[in-house]
Amino acid sequence: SEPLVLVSDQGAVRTFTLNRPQALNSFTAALHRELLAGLDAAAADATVRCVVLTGAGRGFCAGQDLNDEGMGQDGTPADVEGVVERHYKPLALRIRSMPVPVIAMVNGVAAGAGANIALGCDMVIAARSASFIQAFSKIGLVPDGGGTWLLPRLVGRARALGLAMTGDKLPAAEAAAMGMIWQCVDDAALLETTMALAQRLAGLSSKALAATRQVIDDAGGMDFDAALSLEARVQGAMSRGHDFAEGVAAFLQKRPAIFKDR
Ligand code: T3D
Repeated sequence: SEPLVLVSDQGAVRTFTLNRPQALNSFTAALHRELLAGLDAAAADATVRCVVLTGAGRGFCAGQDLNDEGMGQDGTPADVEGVVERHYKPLALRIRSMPVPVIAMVNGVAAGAGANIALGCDMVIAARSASFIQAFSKIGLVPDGGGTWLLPRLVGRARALGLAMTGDKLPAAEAAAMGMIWQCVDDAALLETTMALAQRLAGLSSKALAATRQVIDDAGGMDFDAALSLEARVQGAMSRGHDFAEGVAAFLQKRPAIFKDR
């Protein structure tokens, strides 16, 4: 049978394509397992220096498959808490702890946890025809997949609550305008724009990029003084690696740097 996640490499960029287009790539337990295993393998593979997450067909991901196990539709009691703990939490944490940058290439609608998994990636590029929907309120739930933490940080409390309470469809261009995502591009340019960015990031110091994500997230929960100390500590660690010496040498010699720390 068709894999639920397609995996392909272009140089040091590994692309994961959610592959349940008939259900807008909504998450089943089996899809979660395949995706998590794939991300684990990418994290352990030193040849991978950037990850791209996208969807097959016209959608990016419609969130939880509301027909799958744990949803209570098959006569068994719903275990929504278990599904979130067992699947969405590990996935969101896995993305957040990848040793390389993760780009969401949002090709179409991203709804519910599908929207928030995209927003938890390091950079989000969406096609103009794509949209983001905090669908939870429509089925009597609260945002998950990291949305409660991410949304107010990305767009502020007022917009986070507005989006989460209404569940209104937010077009990609508006998401970009309010700073929720990195970029909205014409549909025809989505793949090329994303791959060019991915190759650029793959050529930088993976270690420094992963540490950049970490310090930016960690500093958000600290006072200014503590954040400055964190910067000093992590800067120290970075400066002892190969890539800092290479980066400075390459700059002074006016040549491209060849980074390898990961
Ligand atoms: O365990 C837990 O529940 C906790 C975790 C929660 C996390 C969550 O993500 S909760 C939110 C779950 N997602 C949703 O509520 C979104 C449901 N989907 C939609 O509202 C719409 O499909 C969209 C707005 C995303 C897209 O609308 P549209 O008109 O472009 O497409 P469509 O016709 O609604 O969907 C196409 C097919 O995909 C359709 O199947 P069919 O009729 O062609 O056989 C539809 O049923 C299926 N589909 C879409 N979303 C889901 C789904 N099937 C199962 N689960 C879905 N979430």
